[in-house]
Order: sequence, then structure tokens, then C-alpha cells
Amino acid sequence: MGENEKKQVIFSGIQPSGTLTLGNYIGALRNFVKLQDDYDCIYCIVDEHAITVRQNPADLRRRCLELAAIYIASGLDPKKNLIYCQSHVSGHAELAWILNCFTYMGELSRMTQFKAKSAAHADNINAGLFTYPVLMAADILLYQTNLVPVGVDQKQHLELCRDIAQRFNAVYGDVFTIPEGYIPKIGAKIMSLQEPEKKMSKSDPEDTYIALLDDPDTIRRKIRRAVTDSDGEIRFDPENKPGVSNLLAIMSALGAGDVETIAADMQGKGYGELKNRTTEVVIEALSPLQAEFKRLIADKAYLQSVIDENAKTANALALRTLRKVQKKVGFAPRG
Ligand code: ATP
Ligand code: LTN
Repeated sequence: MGENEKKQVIFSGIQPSGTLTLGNYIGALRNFVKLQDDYDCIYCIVDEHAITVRQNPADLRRRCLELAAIYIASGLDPKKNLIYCQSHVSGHAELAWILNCFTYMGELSRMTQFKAKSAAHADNINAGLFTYPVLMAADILLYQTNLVPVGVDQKQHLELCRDIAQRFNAVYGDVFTIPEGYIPKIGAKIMSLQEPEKKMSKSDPEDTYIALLDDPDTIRRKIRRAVTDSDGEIRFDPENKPGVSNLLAIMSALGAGDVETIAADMQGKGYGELKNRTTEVVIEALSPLQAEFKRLIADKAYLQSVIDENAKTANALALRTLRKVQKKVGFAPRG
């Protein structure tokens, strides 16, 4: 790329809805770090998405700063990447409203995340949970994003985002850039340690996931108790051997080689050995991040200054798209 050529834009977000898991790290965060030098990157703390499920206010507030610290601790340079809270840039909610008027009820009711979350929170199936993907589309389209690094569970939302953008562009001209997904080949869906047919998720019970901040003993215990199967063979076969394949995928994603090679290396070994090796790889991958997190979280003033400064920059960028959209749909000019 020539020196003066504008870099492409990356946008992604993580909800401060719980302690980040190894799934979030492998499916999303780790790729954010890889992409930061080649793109203009915006990594948002999507607190407005998080309240689609009831949150304790004090916990939510604390987790937003913790997520900023995790972003930085995982290697994202806050001078090169925009790290900020979604609720600090009002354009997200404003654009979401407009896009709501370009999204059909039928499209939203097909979203599998909506179906899963409304089953899990049957006492609180709120309209925000239903229109969640529209806010996500607004996040992405607000910055004329080219690429969106996410885990595979977000693919359906991303396709909807593209459909909304294309629909809007068809009426008003080329207003939005049409974004592409960036989904890793290995690790796009890390599975629950207890129910390996299900995605590892930070809102599930503690023993089903490895948290990025778990200490080595906790990691060892959780992996030791991970569900495998009874045939005793170490082989990568997600369909028939989801538990064993999940451990192999975790190791591979964390740099231990490709899944087939790891499996071949471990021929004749038992699941105990597989779990020990996985434990070592995970502890080694997480310990630098944990040390850096500990240092950063002690300096709340610094973290606050990062999200404040970056929100200002994000706001200025967001307004460019928002004003254009408002004009296109026919809102009265500002005097
Ligand atoms: P929640 O359980 O609160 O819905 P979550 O754990 O699914 O949260 P999100 O904040 O919704 O996490 O997701 C942040 C990013 O992490 C998204 O890009 C998502 O695709 C990715 N991700 C989440 N879980 C996994 C997983 N198990 N494997 C791979 N990627 C994942
Ligand atoms: N919906 C995502 C989080 C999210 C996101 C985004 C991801 C909100 N806005 C924009 C990528 C781009 C989730 O539930 N994991």
C-alpha cells in the first residue's frame, strides 16, 4: 500500500456482559491484534448491546473499564486503534433508529441469537433484544467499515447488516460501504467445556468457559473436568468428537500447530495427556495478557483518559456518516 493511500476500516465490538472468555479471545480479540497495523481499527465496548439482557449497573460500569484494559492488555495500542464505549457516541443509537425503519420484522425474527436469548430470558423478551442486530448494523455502517472480525455466531447479523446497507443504498445512492466479515478458519466457534455441542459463552455458568483472567489452577481444574467422550482416540472430528476437537482447536488457535498435526503427535496418548497439554498452551498464551491487565486496571485514570479521548475521535467520524444519512432521508437542515 502506498504511503498516502487511505487504509481500510475495521470495526468490531464486544459486550461488557461478563468476564471475557477464551472463545471471545480466539474468535475475535486475537484477530483484532493481528489486524491493527494494516487497517484503521475501531474496537468498541458495546454497552448498549449489553443492556438487552438485564445488567447490574455497578458491574456493568466496572466491566466497561475492564474491557478497555483487556483490549489494551491483549496488545491493542490505544494510540493506533479507537477503543471507546458505544454509549459515549450518540450516533450509534441515532443511526440505529433510522435503520430500524429499513429493517423488516420478518428478518429480525429469523435471527438465531434472538431466538436463543429470548428462550434463555423468557421473562424479559424486550424490543431491544429484537432490534439488537440493527444497532449492530449501525455500529458498523457509521464508520464506513470494510471489514468486521467476529466469531461465526455473528455471521447472520453481518449478512443482515449488508442487506440493510444495500437496501438503503438502492434508495439513496452510495451512502454506506458494504462490509465483509473476517471469520477465522480455526477457532471461529470455541465450544462450551461442559456441553461441547454449544458455543462457549460468557453469560453461561462458570465451569463451561475459561475466563481470560482465570488463574492457572482454575484453568487446570476446568480443563480437567471438560467433557470429552468414551472412545479414547485423539482425532479432530467436530461432528462426532466435539469435546476432543474443541481442545485441539483451542491449542491450534493458540499457535500449537494445525489440528491434524497435534492429533498425530498425540497418537496413543490418553485424554489426560491431551488435557495437560491444552492446559499448558492456554496458561502460556494468557499469562502475558493477565500480567498486563493487572498493571493497567490499577490505573483507572489512564483507562478513563483512553476511552474519553477515543470517544471524541470516534464521534467526529460518526457524525460524518450520520449527517449524510439524516440529509438523505429528508430531515430538516440544521441552521
Ligand atoms: P454473551 O454470552 O453475553 O452473548 P458472548 O460470549 O457471545 O456474549 P460477545 O460479546 O457477544 O460474547 O462476542 C464478542 C465476540 O466474540 C464476537 O465477535 C463473537 O463472535 C466472538 N465469540 C463469542 N463467543 C465465541 C466463541 N465461543 N468462539 C469464537 N468466537 C466467539
Ligand atoms: N453482536 C455482537 C457484538 C457486536 C458487534 C458489533 C460485533 C455489537 N456490535 C459490531 C461486530 C461489529 C455479539 O453479540 N457478539
